[in-house]
Amino acid sequence: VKVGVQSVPFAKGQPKPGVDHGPELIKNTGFITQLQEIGADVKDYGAVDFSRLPSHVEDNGSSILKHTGLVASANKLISDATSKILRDGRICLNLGGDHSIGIGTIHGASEVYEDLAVLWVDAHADINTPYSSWSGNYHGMAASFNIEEMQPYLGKLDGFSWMKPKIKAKNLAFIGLRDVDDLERRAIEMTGIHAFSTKEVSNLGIEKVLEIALELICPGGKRPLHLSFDIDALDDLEVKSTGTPVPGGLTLREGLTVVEKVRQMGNLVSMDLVEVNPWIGTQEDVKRTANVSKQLLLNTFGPYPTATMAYRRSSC
Ligand code: DIR
Ligand code: MN
Ligand code: MN
Ligand code: MN
Repeated sequence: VKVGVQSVPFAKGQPKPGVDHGPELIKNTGFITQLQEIGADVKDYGAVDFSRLPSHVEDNGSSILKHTGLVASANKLISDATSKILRDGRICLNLGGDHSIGIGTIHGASEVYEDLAVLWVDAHADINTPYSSWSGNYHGMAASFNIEEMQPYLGKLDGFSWMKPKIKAKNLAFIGLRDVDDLERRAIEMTGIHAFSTKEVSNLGIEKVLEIALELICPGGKRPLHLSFDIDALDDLEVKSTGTPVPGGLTLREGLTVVEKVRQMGNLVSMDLVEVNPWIGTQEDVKRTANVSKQLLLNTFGPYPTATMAYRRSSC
């Protein structure tokens, strides 16, 4: 595989500081070198250049929406940077940052790859709109922006006029949901997005859920795939260093199965790993969260079948 890694140190899609240091923490695990050692062609593109963005923009006082202008202009830069890596013929790996960066990464990928399918792995559906959001945080709205069927509900927002939404609702699936707002539920029902909560995961098993979800959004593995992985999809016992942990989530093994299935399908073109926040939790928590992130990435771009190797060792 050929991979292009970019850091996307953006934190203004939610209120907690530190998530812009996620890329650093993940890169310091050494996952790039480890992938290179097993023969993967991984190029580090550094960080998306936010230096020309103002560090602070006063929000319109009459709105609860937080940092609309910054989120919009950051995502234009993210979209362009993502397209560039894809045009170099590499899978684009985006290290966040909060999930609002998904607005730009998915946009950039859909500019290069027509008919893009999106697998959104998250405890949250992130499908609020500027009207339905009670928090005003854009990381809770990120999925809406690129979905064609959601456009009538987004309204006209300053700064987002560069966007050309191209994702069809039927080509998007959620896995891992367990904290969804009422209006988000309605958006999912209305648009026909496929949604698999943790309940489906425990009823059917993660393998079956993936099989169904992937066949729905990219039948026969023929469509290019974007994987947007919010680390809070995993259980709060696995991952404590994240802004909005939710109990009852995926185990690490289930998370690894997600990325292994995606790797086996062979149509991954871009991926986000978001919401890793090294400023949350104890040193131990941060270490554990970093290691979990590393395991996920090694198994996405491996083959790095850690579990299989352990099994082989014990059987010989
Ligand atoms: C909530 C929480 N649905 C919101 N969303 C989170 O703010 O819209 N997304 N935490 O990651
Ligand atoms: Mn999210
Ligand atoms: Mn989440
Ligand atoms: Mn989040």
